[in-house]
Amino acid sequence: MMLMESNLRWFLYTILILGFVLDDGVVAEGVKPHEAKQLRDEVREMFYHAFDGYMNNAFPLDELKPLSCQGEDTLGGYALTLIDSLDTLALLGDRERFTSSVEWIGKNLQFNINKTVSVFETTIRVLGGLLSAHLIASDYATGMRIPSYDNELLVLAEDLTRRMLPAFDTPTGIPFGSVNLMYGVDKHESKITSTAGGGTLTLEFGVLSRLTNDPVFEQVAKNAVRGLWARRSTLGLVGAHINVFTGEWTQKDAGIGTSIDSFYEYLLKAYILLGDEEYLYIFQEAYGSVMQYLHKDPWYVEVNMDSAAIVWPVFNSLQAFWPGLQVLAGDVEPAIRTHTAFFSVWKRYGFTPEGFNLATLSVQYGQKSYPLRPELIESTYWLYKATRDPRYLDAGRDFVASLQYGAKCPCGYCHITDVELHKQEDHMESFFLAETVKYLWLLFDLAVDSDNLVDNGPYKYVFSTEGHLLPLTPQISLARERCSYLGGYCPRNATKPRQEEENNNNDRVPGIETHSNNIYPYHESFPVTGLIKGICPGLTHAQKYGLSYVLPEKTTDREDVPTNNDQAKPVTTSRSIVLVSEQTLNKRSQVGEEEGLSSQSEPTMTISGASSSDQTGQELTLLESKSDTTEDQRS
Ligand code: DMJ
Repeated sequence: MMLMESNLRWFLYTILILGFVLDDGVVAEGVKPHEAKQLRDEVREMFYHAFDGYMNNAFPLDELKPLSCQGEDTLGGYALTLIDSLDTLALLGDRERFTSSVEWIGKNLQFNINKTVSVFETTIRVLGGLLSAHLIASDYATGMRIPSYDNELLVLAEDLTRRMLPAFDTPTGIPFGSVNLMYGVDKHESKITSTAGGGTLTLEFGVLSRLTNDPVFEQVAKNAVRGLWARRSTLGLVGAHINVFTGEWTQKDAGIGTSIDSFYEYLLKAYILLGDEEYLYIFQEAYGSVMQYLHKDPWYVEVNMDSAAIVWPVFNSLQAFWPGLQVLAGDVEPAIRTHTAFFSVWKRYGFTPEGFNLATLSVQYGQKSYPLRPELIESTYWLYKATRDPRYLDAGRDFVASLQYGAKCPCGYCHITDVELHKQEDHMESFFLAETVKYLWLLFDLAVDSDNLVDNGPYKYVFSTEGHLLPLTPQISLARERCSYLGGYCPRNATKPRQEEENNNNDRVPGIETHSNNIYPYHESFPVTGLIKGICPGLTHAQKYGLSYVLPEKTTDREDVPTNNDQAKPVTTSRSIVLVSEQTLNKRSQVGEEEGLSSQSEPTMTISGASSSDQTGQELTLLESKSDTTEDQRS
C-alpha cells in the first residue's frame, strides 16, 4: 500500500511538473468566420437528422435506436426525447415544431402511471424540460410565446413533482434514488443513492416552487443538499454513494465526475438562479476542498473522502463539465489548462472514453464507450464565451467532425462502444438533443452573431445540468440579487444606496463579492416597476460588468478569428458570474497577460507514459478490478 502510494505520488508529481497533455502535434488551420457559420448550420442539420429520426421512428417512446431506426422506452415511457428537445427547438427558432410539440405534450402526457423512475433523471430531463419549455411558451419576451398555451406544461410539471415527493420521506432528507409515480416508494427500494442523485434537484424544484408559490419543492431539495453536506468529511469532501436512512457513506471515493459531478454544479447554479446564499457558502467550501485535494493540475483524481489518499488516477468523461463551471465561478485559468488536457484525450481517440487512466495513459478497462456526452463541449462553449479564444472554435470543429464521421448513423447519432475501434451502438440518449447539440450550436452562434435567446435574450439564463434554459426572471430570481450579481438588467429602484452597501461589507466572505443582507424572502413582493437594460448604480466594477474574467487586450495573433462587435470590447463581453474579488480579478488578469495565456501558450506535450505505467503497475491491478462497478454508476 505504501509502495502504491509513493508510486502514485511520484506519478502525480510528474504530471504536475510537466503539466502534460496528450498532443498529436498536428495543427489544423483555424476556423474562419464563414466556416463558423457553416458549422453552425451543420450543427442545426445534425439536430434535425436526430430529431426527425426520433419523431419518425421512435416517438412517442422515450428514445431512438438510431441504427435500427426503432424506438425504446428507457425512463418512464413518456416521449422523453421530445420533452428533452423542447427548448433546443425554441433556441433554434423553430416556432412550428416547438408549438406542435408543446401542444402534443399538453394534450397527451400524463404521469399517473405505474412506473418506477429515477428521481434524478426524471427531474433533470423531464421536469427540467417541461419547466424550461413552459417559461418560453408563456412569455412574450422570449419571442416564442404560444398564444393558445395555457400553462399545461406547468400543471404537468407540478403533478410529476408531487408524485416524486414520497422519495424525500427519509430520516436524512436525502431522497431515495427511485420512486413509483403511482404508488410512491416501493418497500424493497434500495436505500443507497448517489450524491449527484440527491444533490441535483435544487434548480428544477426551486423554479417550480417559485412558479407555483408552493415552497415545499424548494424545501425538500434544499434539505437533501443539507443532508449530504452535513455528512461531508473533515476535509470538506463528499463521497459517491450514501445510505439515505443511516446517512452512512457506502462509497467514499470523492471526485468531480461519476456519481457526484452535478452536486457541485447545482451548488453554484442554485445560488445564481435562486439567490439563496446558503448554496454559495457551501459551494465555496466544497470548491476549495476539490481544488485542494482532487486537483492535480491540470487533471483531477478521485481520493478517499477521509484521508485524501488517491484511489482513482482516472479522467472520466463526466468530469469535463468542470472547466465550464469554473468559468461561471470566475476561476478561468485552471479551467483553461484542464480543458486543454481533457481535449487532448478527445484528440487522441476522436471521442472521450468514459474513463482514461492517467497512470497508463490509456483507456480505462471497462470504460471504453462514448455515449454522446456533452460535458467537454459544454466547457468549450463556456471557455469561448469567457475568452473568445479561437482555439475553442477549432475544438468545436473537431467535435463536429468526430460526430459526423464516427457517430452519425441512419436515423440519428449512435453511441460509440469503444473509442479505439469506433464501433457504433444502437442507442441515442435524449441528452444528445438537450445538451450536446445545443452547446455545439451555441458555440458557433456565439462566433457568428450571438443572436440567440441565451446570449442576446430578455433574461440571463442558467443552464440546468441537462442543458435546460432556466431564466432569471423576477418571479424566479430575486430581483435585487439579479441586479447585484449580473449587472446587465436591473429592476428600477433595485439597488441600495452605496453607503448601505458598504455598511454591509462586514458580512462578506473574504475574497467573494457577496451581499448577505441583500436577500429578500422570495414570497416578499418586490416593487419591480419594469426592467431596464443598464448598469445598476452602487456596484463594484466587477459587478457592473458581470465579468468572470478580464481578457488580456489581445488574445491571439491570428487574423482569421471570427469577430463581432463584442470582441472589440473584451472587458464587457463575458456575462458570467463574479465570485472572485475585484483585487483577485485584476491580479488574475495581470498574471494572465504575463503568462501569455492565449492560444499560443498551451502546455507543451510531454508524455512520461512508459515510466508512469511501470511505476504504477500495482495500482492498476486494483483499478481494473474496480472498473466494472463504476460503469453502472454513471448518470
Ligand atoms: C446528462 O444527463 C446530464 O448532463 C447529467 O448531469 C450527467 N449525465 C448526462 C450527460 O452526460
